[in-house]
Amino acid sequence: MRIIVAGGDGFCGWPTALYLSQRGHDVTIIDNLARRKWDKELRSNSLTPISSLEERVNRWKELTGKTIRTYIGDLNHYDFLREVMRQAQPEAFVHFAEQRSAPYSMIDREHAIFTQVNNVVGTLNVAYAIREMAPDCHLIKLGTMGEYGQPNIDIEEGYIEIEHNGRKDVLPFPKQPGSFYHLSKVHDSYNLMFICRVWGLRVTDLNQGIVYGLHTEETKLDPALSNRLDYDAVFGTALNRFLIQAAIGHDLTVYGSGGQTRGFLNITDTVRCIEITAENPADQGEFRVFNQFTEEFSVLDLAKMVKRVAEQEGFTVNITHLENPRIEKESHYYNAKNTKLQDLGLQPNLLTDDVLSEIFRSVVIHKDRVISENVLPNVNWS
Ligand code: NAD
Ligand code: USQ
Repeated sequence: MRIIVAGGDGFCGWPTALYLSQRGHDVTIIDNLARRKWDKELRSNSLTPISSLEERVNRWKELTGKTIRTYIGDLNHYDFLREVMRQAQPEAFVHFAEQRSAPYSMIDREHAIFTQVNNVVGTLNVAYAIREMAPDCHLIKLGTMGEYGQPNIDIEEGYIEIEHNGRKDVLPFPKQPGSFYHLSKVHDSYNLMFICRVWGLRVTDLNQGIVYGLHTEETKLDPALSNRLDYDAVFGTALNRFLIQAAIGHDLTVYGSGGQTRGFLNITDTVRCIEITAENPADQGEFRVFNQFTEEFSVLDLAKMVKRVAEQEGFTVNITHLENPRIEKESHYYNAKNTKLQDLGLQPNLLTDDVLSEIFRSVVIHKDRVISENVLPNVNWS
């Protein structure tokens, strides 16, 4: 298939582009390299050294003979996007290209507005460009499990049947997101649902959980193909942060009691989920929702797992409970459905001690690159 991967220079997008290319798909990356600029703004870095996008795709071509085309530009520049669509004529458009950090979106007014404009307007542009240039193209949009929040009922995959005053309907599952970033995803979902209904486009919204890990089979092939790995308090995510904290001898930073429970998946499953979704497209006019995670953990359980595995590797690890910088439930019911991708063939790579220690060992190699001032949280929701 001809597939565009927007956000193909990022943590999920780069390994996805490689995986799809390796499997014989014709891959085009769009990215404005904004993520690299946010590192500069925050005086932070990826734990792993990463090559430029140009070096990455050149090395991929040398190693495999496969070409990944790249377009450096912004989804918010419609003329640029339209021209890429005209040239690439995609059958699938995988959309990772958003500002994806909840703390970044909560820094101040400017960052909140930037996040929502970047994400919501970018996604609207993608929808218009598909409609104008490739109306059969299947849009595979990265949403997030955090759109649902932590309701006191089971979380369904996108829709819920409700009986009210004696009448029944199947309606979008209620959304209670926890940051301006998560809210941007909710706004995207409603825009796309509407667009499917009125224009007949085909969209799959992948409500992805928190992704952990670093390597896939393809990124391991050469240091120039290495994936980025975020550990700072703004872009680093729970499990990856704990692994890196353990590697540098920092206390594991559990926010509050640590009872916050979320869906998680390995980066190796992210790339497979995208392939499965591309190969099983939504119908024309369908707004389809998959919950893309494989297991649920509380933050404290993850910290305990990391402590156990790092201690087996000879490290000394302490867990600390910081005052929670976020406003969120710390003790709550959580039971989310995730059967649709598995019904289509996903075989989850679960989080065993062996998996965790392999990631830990890859992290330890680069521990001297950590800028320790960036580890503690400094963005407060209140
Ligand atoms: P990332 O920041 O590493 O990658 C996003 C990429 O998109 C970056 O390379 C950035 O430069 C690019 N980008 C951002 N805005 C753009 C724009 N307007 N035009 C062009 N390019 C733009 O993020 P990630 O961790 O790879 O996440 C990818 C997607 O998956 C995001 O939409 C995120 O919300 C979603 N997601 C991520 C996780 C996770 O744990 N990482 C979990 C659930 C959902
Ligand atoms: N947390 C800690 N300690 C830390 C970091 C986080 O206890 O050092 C807690 C947070 O308070 C929160 C939970 O861990 O309760 C998850 O936080 P996170 O930073 O790992 O994840 P989140 O902010 O939800 O965002 C990440 C990605 C985002 C994606 C989302 C998936 O950055 O792009 O959408 O995970 S989900 O959480 O399912 O919405």
